[in-house]
Amino acid sequence: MPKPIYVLNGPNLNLLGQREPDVYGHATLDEVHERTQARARKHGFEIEFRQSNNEGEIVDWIQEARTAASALAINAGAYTHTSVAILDALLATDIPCVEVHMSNIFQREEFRHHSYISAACIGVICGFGVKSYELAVEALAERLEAAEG
Ligand code: CA2
Repeated sequence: MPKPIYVLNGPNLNLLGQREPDVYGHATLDEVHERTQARARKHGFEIEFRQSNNEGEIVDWIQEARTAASALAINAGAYTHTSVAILDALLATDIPCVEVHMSNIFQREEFRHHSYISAACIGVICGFGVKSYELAVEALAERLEAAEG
């Protein structure tokens, strides 16, 4: 059994489906978890899915993922645009990481156009709603399969 793919979520994403449906859609974070898990299982991977409003806890989970995960997808929420600590944690991992956003951050306010964490990721997926997560997991699974040969 391969190690799981970690899917980490940052601040306020626990409110998904309850507020701002015009921006983030109607799905709850539990539904995002289910859809991501279903997509991963098609490739033989399990998902470890977590959300935190605390930057330090997210850093701890990224450090944990260095040895416990095959790969990592992260929607760091607003920390995307502020956190050198999350960038440094991601740079310290050797596993492939994909940055995820549900909204198209480039169609939104200027301050969302810059991401600190993209530099530590193999790619960025944004603008596809919940499907952004599924696409990220798909890309990671295919990368891992290719590495296995
Ligand atoms: O588009 C994304 O996925 C974001 O990462 C979401 C973050 C935002 O700060 C980023 O710029 C883009 C915000 C997450 C807050 O999620 C909420 C969900 C429902 C209601 C309120 C907030």
